[in-house]
Order: sequence, then structure tokens, then C-alpha cells
Amino acid sequence: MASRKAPLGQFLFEYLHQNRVRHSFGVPGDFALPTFAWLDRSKIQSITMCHEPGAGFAADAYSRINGIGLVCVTYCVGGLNVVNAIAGAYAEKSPVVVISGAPGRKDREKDPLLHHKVKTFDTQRRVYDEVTVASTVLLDEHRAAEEIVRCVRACVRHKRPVYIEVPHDMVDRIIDIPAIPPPQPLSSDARSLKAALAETLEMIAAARKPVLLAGVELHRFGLTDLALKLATRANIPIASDLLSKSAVAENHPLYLGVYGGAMSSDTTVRQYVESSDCVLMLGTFITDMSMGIYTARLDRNRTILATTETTSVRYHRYDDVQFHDYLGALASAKIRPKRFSHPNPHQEPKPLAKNELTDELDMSQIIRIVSLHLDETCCVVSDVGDGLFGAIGIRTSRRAEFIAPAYYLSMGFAVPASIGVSMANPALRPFVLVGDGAFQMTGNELSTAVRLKLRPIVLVLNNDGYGTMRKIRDGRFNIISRWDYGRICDLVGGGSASVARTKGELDGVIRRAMGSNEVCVIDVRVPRDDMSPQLKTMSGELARLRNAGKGR
Ligand SMILES: Cc1ncc(C[n+]2csc(CCOP(=O)(O)OP(=O)(O)O)c2C)c(N)n1
Ligand SMILES: [Mg+2]
Repeated sequence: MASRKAPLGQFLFEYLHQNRVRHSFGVPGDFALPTFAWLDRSKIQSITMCHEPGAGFAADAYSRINGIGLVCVTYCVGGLNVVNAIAGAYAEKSPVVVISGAPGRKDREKDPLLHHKVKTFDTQRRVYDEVTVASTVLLDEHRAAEEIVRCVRACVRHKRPVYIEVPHDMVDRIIDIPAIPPPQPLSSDARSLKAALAETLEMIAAARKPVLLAGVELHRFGLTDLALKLATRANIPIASDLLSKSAVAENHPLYLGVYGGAMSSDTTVRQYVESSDCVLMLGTFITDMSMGIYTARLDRNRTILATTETTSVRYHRYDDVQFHDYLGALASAKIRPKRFSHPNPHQEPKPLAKNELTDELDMSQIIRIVSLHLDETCCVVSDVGDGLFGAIGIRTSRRAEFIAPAYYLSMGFAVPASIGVSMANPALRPFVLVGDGAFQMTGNELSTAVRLKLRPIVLVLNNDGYGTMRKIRDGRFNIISRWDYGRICDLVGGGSASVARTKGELDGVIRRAMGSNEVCVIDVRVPRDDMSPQLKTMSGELARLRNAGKGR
């Protein structure tokens, strides 16, 4: 594009639109109104949410599906409200652009006490520096365009949030827009890449029982097909982890299940991975959660870890190797196919028999019944709580998407995230698993879903309080108010509500919900002391860890 001039606000949203942003989630404020006016005039649809945390979670989920997303807020009262959601996006590599309105350049001259200011005019930007890969305050019209381009490119390149602060008296100014050269692709150091590949191929060739752990970066960076090509050509089985759960179809003949130490989806996948002599971790985040709270048994001498940040083969680390170069070369390399016979081939969940329809529900059965209904048009959006742990056990041949804050673990994610999912891909039907506690945090965003005519199916897993916390350590602090969850539909003026106490009831209401075209809220009564097998393991391990230091 040749150099030209345009109003700052016009360029900002034009450039974001060119970079595939189609929706923005936010709440306006006086410092942000001139920016919102430009947003309104742009091709990007602006969605006003009930509260900024909801906007942040919606934008995060949107970014995970769309490849980039946008949240627009006002200074500090709005921006600081959304920091937690953006921290989660940073931690889990979700490319969200945060735009915040701000006091004007002129307002800042004598450093007055202006409403929404905390300590200095730079406070919010400095807070955001901790949760973003690039930030800017657009105080200079000569550099504004360059700064916008720099931040958006960093967002796309690193798949992490960036922060752009727009002073209200800058956004209408005409700025210089220099010619924008195309981004420089990152390239590997040829010798380092060659050495990494040679050691990797040697290790794979010598392995009797290699396994591929498909990590979440494969999905974020669009590299899943390359990993599948490698697995298929070399006949190497694949496991995912909780963050990357939907990366591979669960009926793929090479798919083993979700690995996570003692929190794996079943013992076969755990045994397979832990007895492998070559664990190929591709794009994997090694976190306490994905490694089952330190229960994973993965010896570094048997592992290869390749991500966008590191390439390590056993104890050797190779610098300046780009993940896509490494994976691309591996996928095309000559590897003699391995012998593999599946220890636990895919089975569909068992349909409900007549004689069990009146049985009480428990978490394992809820997960089974959910699995019976999911198909390719569904996106399971899970909040933090037993919904997330239980979801490890979801098994269906139809490849439903799966989105959850599975590492950062912020409650309140799922209901607003379902709005982001629907806006990013209207063909996907969100299937929300949310605890009663998490629902009380952000469930009011169903109001936004109703207004936008979206149709999430929301299972409120109602176990009367903070079940997960109760399992780690019980106390009065885990008691929450009892709500009649279906009544949210009266409050927000739309959607249908139902209660499920038995297996048959849950099956019936999910079937009806799948056939309907509106928000469906299902109050799922889970016995207070029940939990999924995965939560049982996790809470046992956490309780052991938290109690280890007791008395010190
Ligand atoms: C924002 C936030 N606050 C607190 C926590 C700590 N926490 C983790 S799970 C949990 C309880 C969740 O309760 P609920 O949503 O009812 O799900 P359940 O555990 O009962 O399945 C709490 C308080 C958190 N992860 N995120
Ligand atoms: Mg609960």
C-alpha cells in the first residue's frame, strides 16, 4: 500500500479488518466514545457486553477460532476490568488486540487528577505490559500507523495479546500512513535445523514405540495437518492434552485419547505414553494441569519437545529453529513406518438403555450423555470446575470443537466465550459446561446471547457450590447462594429453561435443545459429593501438595 493520509480511527479499524477482525467485544466510556464512533463506522461489528470480563472472554474464544480478535474498552475502569481475561489469553496463546480509549494528549500536560486515572497516566499501559507481547500509546500522529502495524503483527506472530491505547483527542486526527511492507517470514538457522532434524529422525528410527503428543500450538499456528501427515506416514499414534483436546478427531485410527499423567482420559493412553521410548511433543505446553499435577512420568531422555519457543531433543537444545520449518521437514522426511496396534480402539458411548432412564445423574453419566449428542456442529466450551475435568472423558467420533481455559483456569470463561465462538463461526453450536459457581460470575452474558439471537446450550452443573474447592479443602468459604438457574431466561427476556435430575431427563432435554434455535439453559442437578474420575485424581494430588507444607 502506498503512503497516504487518513484519520487515525479510520486506519486503525481498516487495518484490523484487513487482518481478519470482523467483530469487537466491549463496553464504551467517555474517553473511548470517539474511538467507538470510528468502530461503528467501520466494517467491524461492535458488540456491547454486560461487563468487561465477559468482553475479554468472548474476544479470547473468538480469537482462538478466528485467528485474531478484538476487545474495545474505556480507560482503567474498563481496561483493568478485562486484564484477567487478557492474562488468560496471554498464558494460553490467544491473539487478542485490546484497544482502550484514554485521556487526551492535551489532558496529560499538567498531570491533573482526571477521573479513571489510578496513579499515573501510564498505569494501565504498564499493567498491560505484563500480559501482552506489544503495547503502545498513540500520542504521536507521525508514528501512530507504524505503531498500530507493529502491535497487530506481534499479535498475529506470537498468538498473544497486544495493547493499543488511543487518547480521545488523537483518534480523529489525520495521520501519515506510510507504505506497509509485507511482514518478513521468520527463518531457521539452516545448520541448527539440520542438526535438530538429524537427531530427531535418528531417535524416531531407533524407537520401538514412539508416540506423538499433539499440543495446542498446532491448532493456534495452523500446523495440525502437518503433524497428522507425520503421524500417518510414520504410523505413529497420537495423544492430545486438555488444552489441545479437539486438535485431532477422536475416531482417527491413530488417536489414543487425552494424556495428562494421572488425569488422562483412561489408563491405556497413560500407559502407552509413559512406556513409549520416544515421546514427540509438538507444540505442547508443559503445565501442571496438562501433566496431571506432577503425576506425568515423562523422562527427558525419551522426549522431543518442539514448540514455537524451543526445540529440544532429549537433553540437547537447538536455537534458531522455526517450528514450522522443523515440522514441515519432519512431515516430509523418510521414516520407515512403525508397527502399531491400537490398545483401545475407539468406541461410541453406549446409548441409554430403558432401565436406566430414571437413574440419578452423576458426572460420569453426564459426560456420557453429552457425548451421545455431540457432533461436528458443536463446540464444547467448558468453564473451570468439574465440567472441565469431566470433559477429559468426552469421547465421540464426531469431531466437536473444544475450548476451555485449561491452563490459566479462570472461572467465568464459558458463557461469554460461547458468544465469541458463535460470532467467529455461526455454524458452530456452543455446548457450554459451566459450574453453578462460575455461572454466578458471568452467566448474565446470556442476555447478550439472547439479544444477538445466538443459541448456546448451557448445562449449569449444579452441585450446590464450589465442588472442586470442597474436594481440595472444605470450609464455609465454598458455600454460594442457591439460584434457580432457569429463571435467568425471564430476567434476560429469552431462551428456554429446563431441569434435569435423571439420565433420561438430561438425554431428553439435550435432544430438544439440539432441535431448538434459541438459548437453552439446563439446570443439571449433580449430587453434592459426586465428581468425575479426573477431578478425583486431581483434587487428591492437589490436596496432597497443599497439605504437604502444613504445620511449617
Ligand atoms: C476467577 C476465579 N476465581 C476463583 C477460582 C478458584 N476456583 C477454582 S474451581 C472453583 C470452584 C468452581 O465452582 P463451580 O463453578 O460451581 O464448579 P464445581 O467445582 O462445583 O464443578 C474455584 C472457586 C478460579 N479458578 N477462578
Ligand atoms: Mg459447583
